[in-house]
Amino acid sequence: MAETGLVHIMAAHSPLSAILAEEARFDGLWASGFELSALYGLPDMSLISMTQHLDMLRAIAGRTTLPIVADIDTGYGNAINVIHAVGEYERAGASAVVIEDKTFPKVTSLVADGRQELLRIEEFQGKIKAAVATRRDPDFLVIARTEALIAGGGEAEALHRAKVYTDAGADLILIHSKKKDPSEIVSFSRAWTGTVPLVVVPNAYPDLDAERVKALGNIRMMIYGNYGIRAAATAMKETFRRIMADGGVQNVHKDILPVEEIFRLQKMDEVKAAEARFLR
Ligand code: SPV
Ligand code: MG
Repeated sequence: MAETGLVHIMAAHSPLSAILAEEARFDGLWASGFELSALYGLPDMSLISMTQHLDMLRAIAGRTTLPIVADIDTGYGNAINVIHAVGEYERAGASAVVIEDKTFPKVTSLVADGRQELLRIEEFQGKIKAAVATRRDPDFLVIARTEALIAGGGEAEALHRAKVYTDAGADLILIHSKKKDPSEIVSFSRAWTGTVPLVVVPNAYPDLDAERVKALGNIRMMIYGNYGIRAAATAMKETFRRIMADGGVQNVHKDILPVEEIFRLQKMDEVKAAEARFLR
């Protein structure tokens, strides 16, 4: 962020998706709760355990060099759970955590008529303080995410919460909105006089591109929060449909990556070199 001003963070639900994001030159990865839940065929409602999420994050960290922003939802409980989670995520290789100010179990943010319950401000303040006190590396970022707009609390509530979370030590504020246009985000960004920069997740409002974000001046991170799983599902859906419609793979095989490309992503060349060297 210090070097480029605005960083582009792509959601990853697997090591393979992370490798593809790295090749596409994203600055970092988002260990998305939504994407991992969808990968398991589950809604994003605190059903995936911390162990499942951590296991995938470790697998991702083992296959890429990009920094990972971990989506730890509500922090798996209260401030005590946050202490445990931050220790685990930092050890697992995350460079940042995002903690959101909803009650556990949370309801996914973008669903229509979702039950969105905000946590008491004092309680969330304690969770942010606990995260900051727990991190070992001072460069490990604690990002406080307010769901005040998602919950219908309005801009004043969102600004107030963001200020309190900054005072508690948050390094950045993630402001989320499920409005189909970026007006809430633009308005919040203009009204924000806090000392820390902002993070946005343009899932619901795709029109807010990097150029417009840069013009706002105080947003330093864009997270592309569900694009990996949606792109993968789009490709699989269409390919599977065609195979059944065609009665075989005779047509579709030309339109998907050849297996040699998967070998490349798997680094088969390294295995070949190791075979030549060590298998006697
Ligand atoms: C995620 O990707 O898990 C997010 C972003 O938290 S959203 O699903 O839009 O809330
Ligand atoms: Mg999430």
